[in-house]
Amino acid sequence: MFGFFKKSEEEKLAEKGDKSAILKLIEKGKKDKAIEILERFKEDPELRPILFKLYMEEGKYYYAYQLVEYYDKNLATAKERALLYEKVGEIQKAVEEYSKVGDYESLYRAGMLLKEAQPKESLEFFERAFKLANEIQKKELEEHILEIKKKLGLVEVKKEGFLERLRKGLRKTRELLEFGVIFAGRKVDEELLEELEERLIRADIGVKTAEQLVEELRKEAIRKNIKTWEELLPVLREKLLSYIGNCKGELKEGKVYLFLGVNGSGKTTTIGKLAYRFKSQGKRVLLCAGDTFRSAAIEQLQVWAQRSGADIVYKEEGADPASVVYQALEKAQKENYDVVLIDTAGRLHTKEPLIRELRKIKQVIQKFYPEELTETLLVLDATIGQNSLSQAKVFKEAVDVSGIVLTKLDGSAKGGAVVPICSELKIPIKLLGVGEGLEDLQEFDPKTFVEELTS
Ligand SMILES: Nc1nc2c(ncn2[C@@H]2O[C@H](COP(=O)(O)OP(=O)(O)OP(=O)(O)O)[C@@H](O)[C@H]2O)c(=O)[nH]1
Ligand SMILES: [Mg+2]
Repeated sequence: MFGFFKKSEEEKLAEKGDKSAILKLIEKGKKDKAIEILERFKEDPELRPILFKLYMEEGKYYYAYQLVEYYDKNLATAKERALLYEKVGEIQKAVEEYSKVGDYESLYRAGMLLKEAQPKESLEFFERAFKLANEIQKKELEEHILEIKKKLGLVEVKKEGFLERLRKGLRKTRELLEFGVIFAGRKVDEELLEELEERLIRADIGVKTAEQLVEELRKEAIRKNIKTWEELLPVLREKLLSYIGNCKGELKEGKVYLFLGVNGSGKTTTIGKLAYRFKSQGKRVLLCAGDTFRSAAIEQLQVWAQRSGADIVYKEEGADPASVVYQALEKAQKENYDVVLIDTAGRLHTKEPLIRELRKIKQVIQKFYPEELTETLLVLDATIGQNSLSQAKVFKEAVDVSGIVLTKLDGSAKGGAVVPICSELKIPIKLLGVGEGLEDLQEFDPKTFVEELTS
């Protein structure tokens, strides 16, 4: 009871504009009440700063802004003023204030505010900020600066060639093999051969294959009297090529491409890239969201449709995938699409339903195009290396797979897995995924692949 009276006494005092009573209210967390009272004492230069501070703390920037604009500029520091201008959308004023403050953070903010609408001015701010930035900040700034320079045409946007992209994609595996560094200049002896074998195994070429390969090299070295690594390397390349040379596969040109693979292997991304490639060739491309298992999967395909400029057929989550395929093919026939790319769900843990689902889809396709299912592509994730072999076997059992797409080579040091995938599955490798961009899709050329891997 007593406490209750005491409280309201305090509030009464606060209501009258008593500064220390108001501060006590705030201390007790009754900020809304304090604001209500202080609003009535805005004219009081002693109380006004308290109100300002409260507004800032509570994120009520518009009210704080009004205090600064209509009562007293000096309520806020220059940095706070800049923030307020930014929050109420007075971008030019915000930029002016940030510029005056001139510390890293302020210059960065100014650069960000101008980035879209006034790239030139934005660049100036980023360059000023760069001088004050630490190493981490510099990295971030460099990205913004490059982006703007590209936009302004100040740097040439170099289109990466086929080989450069493959090189980049295989970087991790190449670094693991380290042929250039570790082996250069060394003589061929047991130690080198063992090290080579170990590295090949780590690059996921497979224990059996690595042993066999090194054994062949050992014999060859004796037979041809090979003494140095530099002499041995071409032999190694030749051997590697003999393992994967017959897996060269070119993507067939045609109408319907069906994509299979477990969750996350890269089906949807590959479809997006391929759609982009076909669009660039002037084809009319239709995507089919045959993965109806998750709504996110449908949305993801929609995004790729947008990015690549392709059209899409989809139904709601949980719809029968074969019926979506039916609808897509009907549309493709009626409206004369050149290419249809069909996404599917890859739930391997439900093996039987998966097999049934895929077979049903194939039947639908055959109804429309009895002669021509252009490609059934199995998408495998290179980062799991040889594990993809067992996955592949399940899909192979379900339907005829005409080609393999090996994705995420760029994120993996397991590029060596190409060898067992090729030699055990005996399915041509048709495409390689070497990144997440629209153009990060390549043909598989065994010779170039071996050269890039071992250079
Ligand atoms: N670095 C890299 N990432 C890739 C590549 N291909 C796909 N990814 C990424 O791998 C992840 C999975 O790719 P998705 O295309 O969604 O795989 P999905 O097979 O459709 O997966 P579900 O729809 O879950 O069955 C995404 O984060 C992609 O960005 C590639 O070539 N390189
Ligand atoms: Mg997907």
